[in-house]
Amino acid sequence: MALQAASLLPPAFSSITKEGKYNVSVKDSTLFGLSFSDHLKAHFTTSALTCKRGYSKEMGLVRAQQTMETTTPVVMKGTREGKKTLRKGSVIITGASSGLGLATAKSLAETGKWHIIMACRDFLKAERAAKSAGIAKENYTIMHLDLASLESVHQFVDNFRRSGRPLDVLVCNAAVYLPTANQPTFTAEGFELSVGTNHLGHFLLSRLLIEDLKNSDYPSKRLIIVGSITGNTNTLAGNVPPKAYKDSKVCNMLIMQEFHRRYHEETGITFASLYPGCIATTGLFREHIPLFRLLFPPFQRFITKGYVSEHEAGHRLAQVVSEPSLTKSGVYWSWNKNSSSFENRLSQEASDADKARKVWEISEKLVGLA
Ligand code: NDP
Ligand code: PMR
Repeated sequence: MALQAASLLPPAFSSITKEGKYNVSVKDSTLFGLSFSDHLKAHFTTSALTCKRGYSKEMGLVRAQQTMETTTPVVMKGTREGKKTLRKGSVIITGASSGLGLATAKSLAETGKWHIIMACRDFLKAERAAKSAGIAKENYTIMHLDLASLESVHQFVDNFRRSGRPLDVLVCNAAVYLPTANQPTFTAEGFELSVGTNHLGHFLLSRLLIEDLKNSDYPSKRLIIVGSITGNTNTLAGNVPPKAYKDSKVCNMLIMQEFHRRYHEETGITFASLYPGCIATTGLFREHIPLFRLLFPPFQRFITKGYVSEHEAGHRLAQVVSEPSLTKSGVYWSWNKNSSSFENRLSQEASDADKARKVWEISEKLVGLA
């Protein structure tokens, strides 16, 4: 069976054939903002992506002082004054070792109301980042996750479940951007790296962890996927090339809405995406030429006026994680000049329900869920 969906999808996927294994053919010259004429094929069997997973959910009782090992199944705990307070929320943030993810972890940790699971590919870097950001030890745990490997995603989910922690909010934040590459690079399973990491890795992670979110007894459970203005062609920024990263952001925003349609009513989980502003100083631009890295921040600060600091952007994402006023599901949040949040409109492509369903179905096949 061959699925030819190229005309309906962001050009991240070209064709998928299923004959015991998936043949992922990367062939469109505009596919990933890269030009390559030969078909690059990655073959993998579904069995290579599946392994037996034990699900351990040993939940402990609430302790007065939460530590890194504490598990907290009960939402409300009593205080001496007889008031009921909410237990610490438990949030996974992917790519929390720098930029927006780190700033969000810091912002949430400072409230004292959250335990942050920093899901990172480089453990030492994450540890150093958490320390230098001044995040108190009892407020975070680092767990290894390489989104460019589906096997690593499965292992992360296993490890997280073994930790016995509840999952109240999942933030899909990590991303790579490869603007200067003239050859494609690939994930462990052979997908183009930007789409594989930013979209497919997160898609599998979210699909697996939705079960854990469902089991949470926290009053507001949320799944947040970081989008961007640059994935929206109804904006000037959305009309600047290159493609692969932007395709992955379109997929992120489409998938958030598809999650909302499929799961919100049944589970009560809030699904949201956002554009936090242009955080022109983050590691996202590390692959860009030095001149770009020099000029991009002042360009955004003084010309487009779209610039925000990592601190401000982290505060914005932290609001989407925890603000009681931001519980509406299916929303793409943005902030105006006064830093007030508002429900933004996605471009036609990024809000196309038919396309979202197709991206969902194809992604399911690619990550071995269907
Ligand atoms: P950074 O590069 O600072 O952060 C990206 C994070 O993703 C890093 O922690 C990085 O890890 C991690 N990461 C990359 N690849 C993997 C992988 N394979 N597995 C696990 N983690 C990985 O960029 P930003 O903070 O700017 O980006 C964060 C999010 O914000 C992205 O989704 C981006 O699209 C979005 N965004 C950013 C904007 C901006 O202007 N910067 C604007 C709009 C949206 P490591 O530290 O190991 O490299
Ligand atoms: Mg863009 C008019 C407003 C605006 C905003 C808010 C952004 C955000 N950009 C704007 C305009 C422009 N940009 C204009 C007029 C240009 C010149 C043609 C321009 C160029 C440009 C480049 C080359 N912009 C870029 C790049 C990148 O490489 C960045 C990118 O697309 O990374 C994926 C980028 C961005 N501009 C933004 C934002 C937020 C980015 C970072 C994208 C992201 O993380 O999603």
